[in-house]
Amino acid sequence: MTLEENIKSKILEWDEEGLIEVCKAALEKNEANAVEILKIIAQVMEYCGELYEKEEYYVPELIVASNTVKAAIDQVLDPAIKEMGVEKETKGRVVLGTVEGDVHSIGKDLVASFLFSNGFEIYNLGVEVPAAKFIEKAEEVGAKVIGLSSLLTMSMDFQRQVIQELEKRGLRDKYIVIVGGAPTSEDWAEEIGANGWADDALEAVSLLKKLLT
Ligand code: B1M
Repeated sequence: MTLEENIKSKILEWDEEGLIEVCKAALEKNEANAVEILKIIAQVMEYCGELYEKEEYYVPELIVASNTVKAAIDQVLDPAIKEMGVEKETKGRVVLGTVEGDVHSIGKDLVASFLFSNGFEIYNLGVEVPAAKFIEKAEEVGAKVIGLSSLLTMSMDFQRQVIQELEKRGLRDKYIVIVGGAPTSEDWAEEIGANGWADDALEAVSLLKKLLT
């Protein structure tokens, strides 16, 4: 069985311990690094989404699959990514969260880990974060960047609301606002007046490095 097949079967069997073991073994044997394993996991989550669309999976199945993945990320992959980080100097404070009305956390947490391992200081506010909370936290910690994740077409507009709220408070120019998440795009970022958009966690790192120079 290839590593891809092995990871896929553990996620689809909701075998938390099994997935943790497969990830640990792959890292130990240098079969793949944490970033490569996360890419495989993201593909399997895509596949879970397809099963959901075909009504072969329902929300409870998605939740158990997500929890299986979350355990492996928290216990094995996140620490490995953090260890890979070579840059110790703080590049800037980033307040990050999933916008109001949206509970999807896996992608946002990956963005948090990748930014952390690349020298950013992360304030991860979690999910269903209202506009005011992003802004208040950013003001409190002296962040340079606000990062907004949205996985639902229905929650995307809350990204715009954060930007509008910044404008209302006269704070828009103080922050770099980046957005991401499957239904968003470069055009969307431009439409709502964000400073940038990233397709995935690695792009989020290069985007911020570019925006902050
Ligand atoms: Co939901 N869900 N879900 N779900 N879910 C999607 C997103 C969906 C596409 C599934 C589908 O229909 N095919 C669909 C959204 C359709 C749409 O609106 N366009 C959907 C739906 C409809 C729903 C519910 C409404 C279902 C229901 O209740 N009827 C409901 C919404 C609840 C709510 O939020 N209020 C719901 C619930 C859930 C679960 C709770 C069961 C679970 C989430 C658990 C959790 O996160 N803790 C879940 C899951 C797991 C998914 C899928 C299957 C997988 C998401 C995921 O983790 N992907 C997803 C289908 C899919 O994605 N194909 C789906 C892996 C992750 C690594 O990728 O999150 O895309 P992703 O993050 C990437 C990039 O997007 C980017 O980088 C990340 C890493 O590379 N990125 C950023 C993300 N944020 C970024 C921020 C940045 C930059 C880049 O800068 C700030």
